[in-house]
Amino acid sequence: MRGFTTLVWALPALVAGQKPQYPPAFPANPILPSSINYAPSVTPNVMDPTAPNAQVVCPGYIASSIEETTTGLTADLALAGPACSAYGNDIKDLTLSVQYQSKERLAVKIYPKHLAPSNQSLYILSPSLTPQPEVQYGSSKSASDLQFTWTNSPSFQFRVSRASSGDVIFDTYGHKLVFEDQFLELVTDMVPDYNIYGLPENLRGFRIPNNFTQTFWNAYNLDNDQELDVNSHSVHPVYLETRYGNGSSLSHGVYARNAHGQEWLMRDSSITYRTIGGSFDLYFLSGSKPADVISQYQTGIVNTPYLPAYWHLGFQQVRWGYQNWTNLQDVVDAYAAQNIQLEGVMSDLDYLKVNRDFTNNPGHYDIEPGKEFLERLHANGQHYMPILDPNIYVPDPTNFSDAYPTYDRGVELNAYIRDSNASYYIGVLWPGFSVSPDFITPQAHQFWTEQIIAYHENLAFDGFWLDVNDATSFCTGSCGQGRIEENPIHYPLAFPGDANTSVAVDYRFPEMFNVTNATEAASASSAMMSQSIMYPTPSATPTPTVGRTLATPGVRNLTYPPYAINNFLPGHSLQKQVISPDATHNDGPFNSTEYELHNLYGHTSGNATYNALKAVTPGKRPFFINRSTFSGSGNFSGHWGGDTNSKWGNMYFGISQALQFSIAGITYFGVETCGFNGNADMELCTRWMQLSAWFPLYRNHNNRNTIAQEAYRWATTAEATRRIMNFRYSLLPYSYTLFHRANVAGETVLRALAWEFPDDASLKAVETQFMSGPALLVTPVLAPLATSVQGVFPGVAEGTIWYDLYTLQKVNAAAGENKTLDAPLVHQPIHVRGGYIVPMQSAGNTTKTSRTSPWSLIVALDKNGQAKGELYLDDGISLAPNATKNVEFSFTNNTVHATVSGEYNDGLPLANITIAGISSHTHRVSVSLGGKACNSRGAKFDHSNGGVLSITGLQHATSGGAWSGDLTVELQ
Ligand code: MIG
Repeated sequence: MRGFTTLVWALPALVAGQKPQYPPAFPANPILPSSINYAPSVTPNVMDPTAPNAQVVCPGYIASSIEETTTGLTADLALAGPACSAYGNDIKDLTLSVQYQSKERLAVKIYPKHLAPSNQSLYILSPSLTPQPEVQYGSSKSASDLQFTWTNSPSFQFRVSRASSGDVIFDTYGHKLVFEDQFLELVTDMVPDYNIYGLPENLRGFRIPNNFTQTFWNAYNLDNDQELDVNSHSVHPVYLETRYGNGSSLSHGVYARNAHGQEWLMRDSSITYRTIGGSFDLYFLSGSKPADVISQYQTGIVNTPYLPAYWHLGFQQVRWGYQNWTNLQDVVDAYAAQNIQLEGVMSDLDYLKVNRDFTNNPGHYDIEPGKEFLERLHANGQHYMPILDPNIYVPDPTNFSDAYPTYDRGVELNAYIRDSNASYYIGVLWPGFSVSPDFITPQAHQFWTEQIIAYHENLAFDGFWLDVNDATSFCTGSCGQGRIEENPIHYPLAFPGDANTSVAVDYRFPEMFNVTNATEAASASSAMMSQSIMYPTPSATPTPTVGRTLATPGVRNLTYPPYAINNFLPGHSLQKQVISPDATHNDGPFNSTEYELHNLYGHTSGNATYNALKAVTPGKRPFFINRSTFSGSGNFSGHWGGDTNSKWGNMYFGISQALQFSIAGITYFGVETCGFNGNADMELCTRWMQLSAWFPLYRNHNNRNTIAQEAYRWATTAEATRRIMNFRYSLLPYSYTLFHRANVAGETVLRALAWEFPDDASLKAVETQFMSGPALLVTPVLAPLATSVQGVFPGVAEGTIWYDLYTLQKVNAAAGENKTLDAPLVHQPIHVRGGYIVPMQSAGNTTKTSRTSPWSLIVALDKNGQAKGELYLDDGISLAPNATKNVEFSFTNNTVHATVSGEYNDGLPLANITIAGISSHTHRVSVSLGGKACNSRGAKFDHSNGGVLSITGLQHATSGGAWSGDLTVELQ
C-alpha cells in the first residue's frame, strides 16, 4: 500500500463512507530528470520596456495599382521606407484584397505578393485547416452594410464603417501597418469604454477589460491549469463589440483568421493586434445585434455547431483514479441507488496499460469483463467514454516484451511529426517517450481511424474525450532522440497522486471550508504542511534568459522568435511543455512547422478523431469533446473547460467561459463540475451541480489525489442534484430544440442577458446570471454560506413579465432592481420569461426514458396574454435523420396552437398544459387535432394556485401523438 493513503485517512470526517482511491499501477520506471523540461527563459515583449515600438520604427506601406470591382478592390502595397526589422524581416511587397463577401460580411486580406509555393503555408492559412469564406453570389459593395475606406497619407491605413450610420467600427487611421515574416501588427482605435466580448479561451470576466493583453498560444500547466487572464487550451481570434447609446445598441464582430502565436493588446482607446507570422485575414461582421453577429460568424465563417445526439445532454461522471470496471460499476450503481440520473461514465488514463493508447490495463480493465460491463450499461441506456491522448508510445526496440504494434503501424504509414533532422519528433507524455500523429496528413487520419475502429471492435465504447492536444509534451525538444531504450520512462514532473511527492494528496479546500468545517480544515492544513515538509517541491533550477533575438535576413527563428509573446508557462518560452515550434510536418514541399501549426494541433487531431468515430458508427452522431480547439472546431467537437480548481472563484468564471465559447460556436461546452484540482466540499459541490445543470456538457470530474465528489457523496448534494436534474431532464425537448437552432442558424444555447436584452446598457457586464435559450433565466448561487442570491429581471421597464419556474408565480421586480431571491442550499432560482411556451416531458432516469413520457407545456403569458415557442424532434442519433418534426406553438385568443411540419412522430400524447399569468376561469377545453375534434374526457382544471391554470389529464384527447397533426386546445 502506498504511504500517502494514511494521510488521506487522517481526514476521517471528509472521507467517511468513501472508498480510498489508489493511484493506478505504474511500473517503477526510471524517472526523467526535471532538467529535461527546462527551456531558456524569455522576457515577454509586453513586459520589456526596452523593446522597440514598431509603430515608431517601421515605415508602413503605400498602396498603388488599385483595381475596383463591384465586389471589392485589390491593390499593391509597397514598403514605404527602409526595412525596420522590428521583430522579423519586412516583406516589401504585399497584396491587399478587399471583398464585400455578403451583405453583412467584409473581408480584408493582406499577404505577401510574391509567394514561393514552398513557403505558402507560412503565410496563408489553408482552407483545408479551417474554413475560409468566399464572396457570396450576389454580393456587392453597394448592397453591403459595411464600407471600406482607405488613405495613403502618410501611409496606407483603412477604416471599416457601417454604411447606414457611418459609424467607424475598425479604424487604423493614424497607425502603421507592419508586415514581417515573424511579426505583424495592426492598431485600431476604439471608442471610450468599449465593450468587447469573446476571444476564447481565457478564464476571465465576460466583458473584456480595456487594459488587458490576450495571448494566444495553446498551453497546459499541470500545476495551475486554470490561472486567470492567461493563454489556455484554445484559440479563437474573434470578438463581438457592442456600442450603446440612446436606449439602443449596435453590435459588430471582428474575426482575424490567423493561427500563429499572437497577442491582442486591449488598451484605453485602441486595440493592437500582433501575430508572430501568417497574414492579415480579417472579417468584419455587421450585426447589428449580438445574436446576429454570433450567427453571422457561425453560419458565414466557421460553420455552425454540430447537433449533439439526444443522449449527449445527459449527465456524465468521470474521475482520474477509477481503478477498474468494478469501481466504475460501483459508481453507476451508487447513482442508481440514490436515484440520480446518470447518462454515462468516462474513464481517465486508468483504463490504459501504462497509459498507452488502444490498450487495456491488465487485471483492472481487461476486455472480457469490460464487455460485460458495457452490455449492462447499454441495456440501461447508459454510455461509456474513455479518454484518448494523441501521442503514441515508442517501444524500447531492444525489449521484445515492450512491443507496441500501434506504434509500428504509424511508422509504416509515415504518420508521425518529425524533428528538424528528419527523424521522428520524440517528446514525453504519460506513457514515456512518445511520438505524435501528424494530423495534417491523410496517412495520420488513416492510422487514427484504423486504430480507433480496431479498438472499438474489442470494446464497444461510445465516444472519446481527446486530451493533451495542446499539443503537450513534458520535455523540451525531441528529447527522446537516441534514448528510447530507456522507455518506458516516467516523465519528469510530479504526477498528482504519485506516492512520496508533494502532490501525493491535494489538501486544498474551497474558501470558507475553514469556517464551516474548522476542525477538518485544520487537520487538512497540518497534513498539507507535513507533506510539504516531507516531500519538498524541488526548487526550480534557474534557467538562463535568452535576450531579445534579432531578425536574421532570410531566416526565421522558430523557437525564440524576436517578438516574445507572454506565454504564461514558467520562463514564457514557446518550447515550454509543448511539441517544439521547430518540429516539422510531412507535407512535402511546404515543410510546415509547428511554429505555424501549433494552435491547430487540437483542431486537426480533433477532426481526425471525430471522423474516426463517425467511421466506427456510420450514420450516427459521435460523442466527442476536445481539450484544445480553434476557430471551426465547434462544427465537430465539444470542449471541457480545463482542469479547474475546486474553488468558488473558478466556478464563477465558468459562466463567462461558457459565454465566450458560445460566441465562438462551441456550443457543447461544460466545466469540471465540483472542480478538478483540490477538494470540493458539500456546499461547493451542491452549488456547482446546480450551475452545471444548465451547461450543455454536464460532467463531474475529479483529480486522482483528492476526495471523491460524485453527486451522491453528500446527502444534501444528492438532494439538490435530484431537484435540478429533474428540471434538466424535463427540459430536454426545449434544450434539444435550442441545439437544433444552433445547428441550423448559429443561435446559442447559453445566452448572456446582454444578448437577449441588447438595448439595456446596464446588462453589458452581467456574468452572474445567464439565460438558457430565450425563455429561461438562471440565477445561480456563486458564493459560500449563502441562502439567498441577488439577480436582475431584464426587460421589466418594457413590460416583460417573469415567473418563478417552480411556482409559476409572477415576479414582482422593479426595473433595474437587484432583487434578493431565496436560495436555500437545495434550491436554485430559475425563471421563465413571459411570452414563451416551453415544451417538456417528465424526467426519467436517462434521456431515453425521459423521451417516452407524455408531453406537457408551460405557457408563460406576456403582458398581452400571448406566448410562443417551438419544438424540434428527430430520432436523436442519426447524422441525417430520415424524419424530423418542427412544432410552432402559440397562445392567442385563449387557444394553444401547435402547427406541425415534418414526418417524425413519437406517438406520445400531450398530457398537461400549465398556463402562467392567466386570469380566466376555464372549466372546459375543446381540443382538435389534424382538423378533427377530439374527446377531452378526463381533463382536469385547477385554478387554486393564483394566476396559474393547470390542465391535466389531456392524454386521452391526443393519444395517437400530440404532434401528429396541427393541434389546438381552446379554453372555454
Ligand atoms: O495530461 O488524464 O484535462 O481531465 O483528468 C493531462 C489526466 C492530464 C488533463 C485533463 C484531465 C485529465 C488529466 N489530463
